[in-house]
Amino acid sequence: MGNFEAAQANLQLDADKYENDPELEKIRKEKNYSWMDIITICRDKLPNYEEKIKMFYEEHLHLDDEIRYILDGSGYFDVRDKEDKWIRIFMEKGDMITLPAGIYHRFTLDETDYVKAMRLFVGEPVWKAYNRPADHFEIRGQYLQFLTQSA
Ligand code: KMT
Ligand code: NI
Repeated sequence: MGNFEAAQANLQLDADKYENDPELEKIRKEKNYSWMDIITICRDKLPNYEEKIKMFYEEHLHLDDEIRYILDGSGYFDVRDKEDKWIRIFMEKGDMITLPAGIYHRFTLDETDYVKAMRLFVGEPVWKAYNRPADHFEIRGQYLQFLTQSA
């Protein structure tokens, strides 16, 4: 993971058995990820593909953690590091990532133009994205403080 301390250690699971995986169940229980759905992002399957792809790639933050488990395909999450430089994280089948609330990030597909991902959430999902600049939120301050402490 290099200098990306920001994300909780990325996890690896066996995506072939996501429908019945005790390891996944354990994580969901421990982290209270009570809600989940599965999103397929590719030109032919996702309604309003162009619009959504564009939104995913706008630099933004959320007030809650963004948790994604890649079931198939691949893509990139870009996150800002301490120096505000982009760090590109390649995510493929079996990878799970937690982007902490308040981190600036964006997502894009790669040249294969296909990803299938499980979206996990603590309680009812809130999809609202705040495009940068969104520095006035308390969670942003908390995240920056966390970064300073982990330096
Ligand atoms: C998001 O919020 O950026 C998405 O759900 C798209 C990425 S899921 C691999
Ligand atoms: Ni996001």
